[in-house]
Amino acid sequence: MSASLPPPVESPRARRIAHLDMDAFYASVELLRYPELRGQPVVIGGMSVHAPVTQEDGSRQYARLRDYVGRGVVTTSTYEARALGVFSAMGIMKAAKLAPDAILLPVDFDAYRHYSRLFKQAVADIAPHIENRGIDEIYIDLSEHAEETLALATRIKTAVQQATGLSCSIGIAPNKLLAKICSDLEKPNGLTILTQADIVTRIWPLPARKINGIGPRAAEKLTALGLNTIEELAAADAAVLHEHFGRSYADWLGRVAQGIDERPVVTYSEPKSVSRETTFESNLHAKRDREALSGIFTRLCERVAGDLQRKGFVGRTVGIKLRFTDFRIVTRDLTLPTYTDDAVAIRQAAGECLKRIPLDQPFRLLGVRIGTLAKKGAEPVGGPVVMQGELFRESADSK
Ligand code: TTP
Ligand code: MG
Ligand code: MG
Repeated sequence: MSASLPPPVESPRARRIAHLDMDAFYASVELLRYPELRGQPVVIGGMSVHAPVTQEDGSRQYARLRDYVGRGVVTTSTYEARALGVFSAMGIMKAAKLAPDAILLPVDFDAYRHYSRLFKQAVADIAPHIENRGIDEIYIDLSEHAEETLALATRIKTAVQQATGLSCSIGIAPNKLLAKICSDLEKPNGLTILTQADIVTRIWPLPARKINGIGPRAAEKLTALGLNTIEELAAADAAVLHEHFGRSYADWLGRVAQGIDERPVVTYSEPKSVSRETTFESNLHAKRDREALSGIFTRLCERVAGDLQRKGFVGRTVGIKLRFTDFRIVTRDLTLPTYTDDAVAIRQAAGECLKRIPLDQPFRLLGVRIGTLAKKGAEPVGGPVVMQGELFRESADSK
């Protein structure tokens, strides 16, 4: 089957959109501190017990997949491990069958967040029209830049490398949909520039699931209909798509198969945290005013959750602040295993924080805060498997 419609010209004024994605991001950050592992199959996904042990002679002893017992999943892997069939989301014990000698390292989100900020800042110094899409990827609107595409993209890649020591892959195309597909075409360390005229040769032969928004279930349904490639999708009978996917998704499928996507690059300045606090009319005492305090506390958490939901964010670090009558301020925080915008989860975590403050004196102010924010739906996924009874990983008290 071959599609007959030529790809249309998208808009009167062609845009130039880049999608930048870091290569094997978590693994590459780990290799910065363990450079002797370069070139080896390495899997990220262990717990702290899998951290390397430094020997007396200064060398390090690493955990190997073959010794792993547990239900954890691979968060990411180096390209050397991928060559052995080990990919994100695979069970580590399954991965151990494919690559028993591969090295296992624990996840360290703080380090990845640090490098995430560094690479985004390096790009922003050159091209500030950025949309954050998660810990290791961004869209950049380059339409307003005069510089020629290849030179500009090369300059961005070099800046990221210099700021972080890490490589990335960039795809540049007339829209976000194509740029996202494109950044993956020549990974790692790729630089792919695609014009409207390249859609037929470079995009249409790809499997339909390469389109961001065609998930595994939709891809399976398309396969069952005999629609495997994007070209086949472009040539598909619109009525058949309507019947199987509903009108709006079917219309979207038709458009994306043609490489059409008008979504703008949305720049927003990310809030670092969301917080609410309350000063009491009279001093409250934890024991005497237990019930009133509990109600106030719950309402604060509900308002924080409401703020998050309205802004479309989720957060992981929940903190509380108390000001005692002598104006002493005490804070406690802890980091949840997963991102949340749920009032009950925030209330529970804030309650744990409160337990860690000696409450023998009356206080005047109570505040609840949530930090480590991510755009809902673009939060880093995976992460360590959290065992029951290990609900909270405590983080250092904040100031
Ligand atoms: P990706 O960009 O999907 O993958 P990657 O950067 O490891 O490799 P690639 O070169 O193919 O881009 O994801 C970025 C990080 O997000 C990744 O390093 C680890 C984390 N992640 C998870 O925690 N769970 C997952 O299922 C995936 C896919 C990624
Ligand atoms: Mg990546
Ligand atoms: Mg990514």
